[in-house]
Amino acid sequence: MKGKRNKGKEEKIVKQPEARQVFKGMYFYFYPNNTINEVRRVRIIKAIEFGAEWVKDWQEGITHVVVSKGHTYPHLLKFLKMPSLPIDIVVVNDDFIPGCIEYRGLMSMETLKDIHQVEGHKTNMAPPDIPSSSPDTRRSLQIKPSKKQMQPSQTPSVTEQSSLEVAHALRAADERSLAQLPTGAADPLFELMKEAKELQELPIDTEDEDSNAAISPIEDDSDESSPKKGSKASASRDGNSWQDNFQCMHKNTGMGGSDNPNARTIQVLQQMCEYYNKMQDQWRTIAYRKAIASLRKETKKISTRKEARNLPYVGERLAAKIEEIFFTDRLRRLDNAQQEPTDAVLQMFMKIYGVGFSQASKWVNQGYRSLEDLSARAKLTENQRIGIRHFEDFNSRIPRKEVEQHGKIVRETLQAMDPAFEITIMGSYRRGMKDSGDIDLIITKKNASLQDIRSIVITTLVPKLSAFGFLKAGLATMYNDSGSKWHGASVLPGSKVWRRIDLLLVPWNEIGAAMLYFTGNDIFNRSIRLLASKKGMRLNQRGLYKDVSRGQNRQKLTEGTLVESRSERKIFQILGVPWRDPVHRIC
Ligand code: DCT
Ligand code: MG
Repeated sequence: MKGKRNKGKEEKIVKQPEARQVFKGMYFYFYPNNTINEVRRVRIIKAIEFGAEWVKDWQEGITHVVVSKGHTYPHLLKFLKMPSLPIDIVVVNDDFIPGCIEYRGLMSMETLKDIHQVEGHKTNMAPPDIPSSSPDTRRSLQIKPSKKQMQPSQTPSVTEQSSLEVAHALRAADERSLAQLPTGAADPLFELMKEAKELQELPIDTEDEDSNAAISPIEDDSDESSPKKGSKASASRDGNSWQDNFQCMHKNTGMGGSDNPNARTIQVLQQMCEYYNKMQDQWRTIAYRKAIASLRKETKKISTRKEARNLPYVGERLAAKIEEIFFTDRLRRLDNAQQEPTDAVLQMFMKIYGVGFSQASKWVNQGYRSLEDLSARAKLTENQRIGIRHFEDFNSRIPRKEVEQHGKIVRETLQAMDPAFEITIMGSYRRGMKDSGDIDLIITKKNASLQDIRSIVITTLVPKLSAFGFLKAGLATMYNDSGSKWHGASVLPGSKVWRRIDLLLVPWNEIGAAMLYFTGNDIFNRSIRLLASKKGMRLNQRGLYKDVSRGQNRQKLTEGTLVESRSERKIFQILGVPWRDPVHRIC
C-alpha cells in the first residue's frame, strides 16, 4: 500500500467534541464542491469535524459558500446560473475554515468573514442565518467582546477557553491527520504562517529588480544562523563565520551532482520547488530552495524523518516528504499536483511569454483549457498572440552554439556602425550552461552614457536587425528616459525557430554591477545582495552603495553613497566575498 491513497474508500471523519464545534449549525457549500483538490479535501474534512454540514447539492438553508482559491464570485454565479446569492448567505474564501478554527474566540466571525473575502464579491454584512433549531450554536456565534472591553481580572469565558483549546487541538489534529493523508496535504494556511514567521526578517527590496513582469520580485535568501540585529560578529553553529552561510560564499556548480548521496531526493524536491515557483508561491519556493541547499551540503544519505528534521531549514512537513521520497522514490504531492487537470492548464498558460498567474487563472476561470481555445476565442493582446504562436519555440532550451550565433549577429551589426561597442552574452550562457532559456546580451561602450547607447540601439540597431528579418518582435521595450532594455524575439537566417532575446543597455560606469547582476543565477544574486544589506550596504544592477540606513522590516530609508560600480571584482572584494568565476555561481 506504500505510496498509495485509498481513493475509493470513505473518509473516516471523527467529529470534535461539541464545545469545539465552531461551525455547528452551519451549512457549507463549497465551490468547487468536490474533493479532487487535496487542500479543499482537507478543508472539507476539517469543516465537518468542527461541526459544519457539507451540502453537496445547491438548496435552501445553505449558510456559507466557501470558494476555493483561484475562483471568483462571478465565476460561482455563472456556475450556479444565478444573478446573485441571497443576502444572508456568507461568501468566504477557503482560508475562512482554518482561520475560524484557530482564531475563534480571539476574533469575531464577522471579522474573520471580512478577512476572507472572495474576489469579485462585496462582503454582506448580515450575520449568517443560523437555523433556529440550534439555539446553543447561535449563542456561540455571538461576537466576542473586544480585549479592551474585558476587565483584566476577568477569566476567559468557557467559549474562549474552548476556542483556544480548539486552536491547539487543530495543530495536534493537523499533525495526526498528516500521518494518514498524503504528506503534502497539510493545510497551507498553517504552513504559510510558519514559513512567513521563519522568513519575516528577510529584506524585501524590490526597487532595483528588473521591472519585467516575468521577473519574480522575491528578494534575498536568508540563513537561520545568520546574526540577528546587533550581533554581526557572532559565529554560526558549525563554528564558521556567519558570512560562510551565504550561498555566494561557496563555489557551486549545480544541483549537487549524481555523486551526492541525496541526489534523487534533491531532484524530486527540485521539481516540487519548480512547481511552487510556477504557481508563484514564493514562500514555499524559498522554503524548498533552502531545504535543497541544506541537503546539498550533506555528505551522508538522509533516509528518515528524524534525520531530515535535524537539517537546517527542514521542518516537520519537509522532513516527512524527504522520508517519503527515500522510501517510495517519488512524492505523492507532486503526482497529485500533476494530476489536477486545471493546475496543468494553469501551468501551461503561465508558460506563455509575459503571462503570469493572474492572467492565466483568469483564462482558466473563463473556461479556456488549451492554447487553441485561447487563440480561437479569447481576447488577446498582440504579444500574447505571439507568445501562443511561438509557445514551443519560447519554451525550448537554446543550444549554447546557437546562443553564440545570435550574439555574433548583434555584435557584428553594431560594431559595423561603431567598433567601440562591446557585446557580452550574459545569464546562463556566462555561467557555462550547455543551453539557455533566452539570450541575454549586455551592450555597452567605453565612456558612453545610457543615452548614447540607447540612441544608437533604438534608432539604428533595432530597425536594421528587424529589416534583416533577424529581430521579429519587440515584446517588452523601454524607450523612456530610464529605459535600458529591449526584450524581443530573434531568428537565425534560414531558421524558423523564434528565440527570446534581451538587449540590456548598460552605461560604461555601471558595467561591473551589471555584469554581476546579469550573470546570476537569481539565488546567487539574492544571496550576495542580502550579504551586502547585512553589512549596511546595498547592491543592485547599477552599483554597490554604502551608508544605507534601513528601518523596521529592513526597508531602505536612505539611498546611500555609491562605493563601486565599474568593476565586478572590486564589488566582490569590498563585500569580502572571494572571487568566483561565473561557472561557480550556480546555486
Ligand atoms: N535575474 C535575477 N533575478 C531574477 C531573474 C533574473 O537576479 N528573478 C538575473 C540573474 C540572471 C539574469 O538576470 C538573466 O535572467 P534569466 O535570463 O531569466 O536567467 P538565466 O540565468 O539566464 O537562465 P535562462 O537560461 O533560463 O535564461
Ligand atoms: Mg537567460
